[in-house]
Amino acid sequence: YLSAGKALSIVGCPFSGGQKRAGVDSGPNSLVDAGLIQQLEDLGWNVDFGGHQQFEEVNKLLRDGDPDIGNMKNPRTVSEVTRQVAETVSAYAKKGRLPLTLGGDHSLALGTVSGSLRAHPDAALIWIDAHADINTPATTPSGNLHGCPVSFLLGLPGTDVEPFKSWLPASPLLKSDSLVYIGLRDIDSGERKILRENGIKAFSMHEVDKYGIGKVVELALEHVNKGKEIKRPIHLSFDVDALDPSVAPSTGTPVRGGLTFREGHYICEALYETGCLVAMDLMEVNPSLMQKRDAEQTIAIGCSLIRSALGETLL
Ligand code: 6HN
Ligand code: MN
Ligand code: MN
Ligand code: MN
Repeated sequence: YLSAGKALSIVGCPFSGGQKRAGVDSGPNSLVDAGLIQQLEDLGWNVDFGGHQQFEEVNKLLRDGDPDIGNMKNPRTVSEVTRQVAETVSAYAKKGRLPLTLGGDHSLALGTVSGSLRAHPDAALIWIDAHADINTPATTPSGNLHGCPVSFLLGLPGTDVEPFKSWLPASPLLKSDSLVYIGLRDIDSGERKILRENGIKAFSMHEVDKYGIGKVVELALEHVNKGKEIKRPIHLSFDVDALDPSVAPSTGTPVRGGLTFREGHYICEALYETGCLVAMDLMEVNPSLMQKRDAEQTIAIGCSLIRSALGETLL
């Protein structure tokens, strides 16, 4: 899938408008400052990084005020940022480069996954998270759009609303059987209903405990490949809050009982091993939360998850 061999482009997205806690917009810069680019070059990747996305017009919109639409908070801002991110990601993917998006909050994945699917229409989505992020504008209990990107990607009822409607495709690019979750443990009641009614495959922490992470990843890959040879392109969207808060403390919506350090890295290694990874997101690192040491630990783990997905650990 990656014509240029090991070539990747970093899409740094200093954006926090999909949720309420300040600081997640400094995630991308912290990851880059920690030496991520050199680390990836040391793994043999040709890394392209021309600075973080600017979102100037958009941040102006946010300062001027972006009134709620229904339950949705900052709807115009999130819509415009994700629209731009989709353009950027699809352009890199079409050139055969792997877009590595650094968040920023997880609403950004509406853009990254849209961008991947334009370039790789048959791509499957593997979503690693404590949360399902599948609320609709009608079900969201918080109004925070970082809890909603998956419903928009699937075009679920209630997502056909402005401002998103003006740029999202009329027929959704993602099908519900092309998505699989790992790590879930905090699902809203509306989300539970959506997951059930759409038959969406989800491996919660209960399944991780029951089967072990090795089996869970195997079953996840089998599911999106319909039991056949593992060959569909994969977009990996990794929310750092999938990890246990003792492992990755500096994140906006931590939930106890998460993935261990090794379980998180195992997922990344196993996806690298498929040779099918076409895009990765690393989201929700918020260095302003908890102590300095916690932030450093979370940033370091963000970098090491990325390295694992890009080939560090396998011999
Ligand atoms: N994330 N389900 C909650 C909500 O507000 O919709 C939490 C969402 C968290 C989103 O962590 O990316
Ligand atoms: Mn989450
Ligand atoms: Mn299925
Ligand atoms: Mn998330």
